[in-house]
Amino acid sequence: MPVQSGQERATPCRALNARLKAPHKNEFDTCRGGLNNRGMNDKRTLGLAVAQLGPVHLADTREAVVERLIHMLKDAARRGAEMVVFPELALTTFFPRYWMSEPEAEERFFERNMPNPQVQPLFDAAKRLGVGFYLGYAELTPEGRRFNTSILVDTTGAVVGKYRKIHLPGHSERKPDAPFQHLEKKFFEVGDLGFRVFDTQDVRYGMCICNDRRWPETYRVMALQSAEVVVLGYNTPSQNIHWDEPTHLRTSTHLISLQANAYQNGIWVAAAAKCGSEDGFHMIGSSAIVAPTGEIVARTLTEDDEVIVVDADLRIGENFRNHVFNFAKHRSPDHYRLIVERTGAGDPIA
Ligand code: CDT
Repeated sequence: MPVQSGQERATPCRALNARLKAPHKNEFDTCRGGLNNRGMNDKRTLGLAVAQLGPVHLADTREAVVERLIHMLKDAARRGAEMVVFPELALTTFFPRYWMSEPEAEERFFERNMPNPQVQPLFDAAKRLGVGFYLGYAELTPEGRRFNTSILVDTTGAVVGKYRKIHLPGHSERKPDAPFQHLEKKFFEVGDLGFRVFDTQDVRYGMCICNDRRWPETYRVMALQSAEVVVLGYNTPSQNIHWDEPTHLRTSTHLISLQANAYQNGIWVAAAAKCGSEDGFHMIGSSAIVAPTGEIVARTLTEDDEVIVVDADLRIGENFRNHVFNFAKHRSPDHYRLIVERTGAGDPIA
């Protein structure tokens, strides 16, 4: 069922649910494959692609951007992709860097419907090619609420999942001395849909957006719902306006976040940048696909439009989820209570 609002969602696939809950260790799986000669489960592969976008300038039209996205979608499909991950706020420049009024931002950078006529060709192409995709955009709801949103679209071009960004970085007031602004707290509300998971293509996906990828809670909440693949887009300025952070750390903290959380949850993580210099404001690239081993399996080399594709074996995660990170067996939620009871750091517990 297509997701039109926060209240609706795809019906969970019962078969997938059962398979994700079942222990896989040394079991013969009658669904797909069985034990190979190393006593491990056979592969269950997903053609997983990240389509990194180079700069989108203020003067670029939605139509021109959508054309670039379709070009990459075709390239990814030709190379075996079944799911293609596009960036956060993919249809426009990263506008929270500019001071402007909310009505002006709404007029220039927000989408009132998804799909809308300018973006429809991307949905049509996905359906024609039989590929799903993740897309980030600025959402203006019929009630006038603004969110930094992503959607998951299936191989028929239907929206099967929606996520609204929860960890909004930056500030809401004007910073006159900063080289640029980071006004996500001015232009967006904190997302109200939670970290949900969505079943499509016989895979359980979780979604998040940019700054969310730095928070372990993001992934753990989705892994506790048996997510297998977390997809996300980002726009990360290479300069930190809050403190003098060495530029190389912007890339290394990005990658560390993806790698640590992929491993600790036994999941695949696919992250797509919008990057390069947008009207003189530079953002990091290094889009990556990370395996549940924590290893980077593919990474972009440029800061321009670039597609990376991986045959993601979803079974790799099972070994971690059944052993070192067997949540049911080893987690101790009683000892984690502060995580939900406290927001900021405080005094020692008694
Ligand atoms: N878009 C986004 O969330 N960017 C942030 C920048 C943090 S600095 C205010 C990120 O985490 O990459």
